[in-house]
Amino acid sequence: MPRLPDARSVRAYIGLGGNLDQPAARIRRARVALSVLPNTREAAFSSLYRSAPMGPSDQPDYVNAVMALDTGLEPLALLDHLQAIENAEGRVRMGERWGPRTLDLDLLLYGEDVIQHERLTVPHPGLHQREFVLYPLFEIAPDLKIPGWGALRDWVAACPRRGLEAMGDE
Ligand code: ROI
Repeated sequence: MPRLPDARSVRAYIGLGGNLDQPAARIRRARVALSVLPNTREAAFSSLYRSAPMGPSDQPDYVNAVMALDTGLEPLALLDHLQAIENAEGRVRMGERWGPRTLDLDLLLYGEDVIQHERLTVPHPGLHQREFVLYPLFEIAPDLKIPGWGALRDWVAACPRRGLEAMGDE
């Protein structure tokens, strides 16, 4: 039997990014890991994008993408899974704020929910300023409304691309 989301499933969006040690391959593996989470299926996956680092510029360019999932997992359970996948990809926090990383998985949006929890803020607080999140999200969900903030397309229009470019198959 194919695994199908149940009636309570929610459309969640995940931001994927990394800039150390073959980030594109790590993002592809994370896509597979996310699509087989319990009671979850992939709804969409953006192109991979190459982006200039936000934060200290003495670090490699990033690879970024956004994935849509339909999931029956609650937000904190989903967050636990994201962190487990990050850790499995050898996530090391280098100490430096906004320093390089192997794989980052951010829960950007969870349905229409607005969440203020000590472990989790949704919509993701950096979303509206980050071209490497806004453009891939717009690619897969051009008509999205961000809870509390309004139309995604307006945020995209206000956000410079800073050299962001879709990568070919690499
Ligand atoms: N910069 C880019 N371009 N992409 C990221 O995913 C990213 N992630 C981060 C910081 C360090 C803020 N910079 C980034 O966490």
